[in-house]
Amino acid sequence: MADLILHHYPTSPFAEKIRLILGYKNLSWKSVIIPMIMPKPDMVALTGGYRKTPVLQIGADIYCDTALICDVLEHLQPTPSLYPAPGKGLERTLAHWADTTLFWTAMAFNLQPKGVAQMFGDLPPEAARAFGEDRKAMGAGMVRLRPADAAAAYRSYLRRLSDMLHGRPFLLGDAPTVADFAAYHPLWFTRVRTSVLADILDNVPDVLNWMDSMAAIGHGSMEQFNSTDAIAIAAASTPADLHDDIFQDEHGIPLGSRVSISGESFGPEPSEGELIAATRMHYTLRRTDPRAGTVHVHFPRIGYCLKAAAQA
Ligand SMILES: N[C@@H](CCC(=O)N[C@@H](CS)C(=O)NCC(=O)O)C(=O)O
Repeated sequence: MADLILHHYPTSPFAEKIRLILGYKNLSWKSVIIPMIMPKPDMVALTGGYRKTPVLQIGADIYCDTALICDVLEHLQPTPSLYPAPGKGLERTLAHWADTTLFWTAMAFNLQPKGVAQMFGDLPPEAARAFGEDRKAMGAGMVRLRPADAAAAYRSYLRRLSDMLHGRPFLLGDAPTVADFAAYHPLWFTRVRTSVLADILDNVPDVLNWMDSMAAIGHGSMEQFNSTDAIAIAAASTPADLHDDIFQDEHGIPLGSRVSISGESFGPEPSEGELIAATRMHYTLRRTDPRAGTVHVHFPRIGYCLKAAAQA
């Protein structure tokens, strides 16, 4: 198997979701640390524009978004499964709720002034300002909950998770599923990154015990790597054959068209290229970069907007 290269940074909650899944599947991987805010020239050399964290690289194949990365890791290492039967639909749907509603509620709570002060306490004030401006631009048009509203909703969501853990070790049964990894990472941020606010978890001891079990999974076997070598690997590799040639046309955009793909809400930065696959769940773009050569950049359909490049 070609090396798994994860482009991420230590404090990213979505990256923590994938690091734990790499651990759960007992995989070895290479770690490339990327900047927390733009510019990210090395990462964009691979993705063509997409800048969210994390991104998984396998040779000249670049996988954007953790929902897609989960599918790729499941394909490469089917056991233990992230989607055990029965209940795949429930697992994915709960994971999607956690990656969206729970995540944004938890982050609105975590990023209240007290949390931000802890995150940037040792750094010059410009660091917090630059982070705030970067994230504001990424979330243009999104409704941000105020801390008090977020706190109330977060408490309710934590009670619901606690209720699900009554009499069972993981959210949907005896083993973790994709839903556990998705629900864990925003809470991990509260507990680890903004620990001044972590007393919100004290009312839900079952959730804390479950978090301990999730943390104990670990991150698998990780080796430090760097972005220059990762780009060189992409340039020296040929993208994998597309194994799923189903073309599901929802947009009237034929394969071979120049298109752009961008996040539907957070992170609007588009990636452009030639549309070479549009399966039931994924898109693939082919693009050629001066440094990374010809790469295939893959996106999930859910959460992303496809447009003909001329309309973009
Ligand atoms: N739906 C995306 C969300 C990823 C996401 O929002 N990641 C955050 C960090 S946890 C991010 O990209 N923040 C801005 C950045 O890192 O540049 C996924 O599942 O990968």
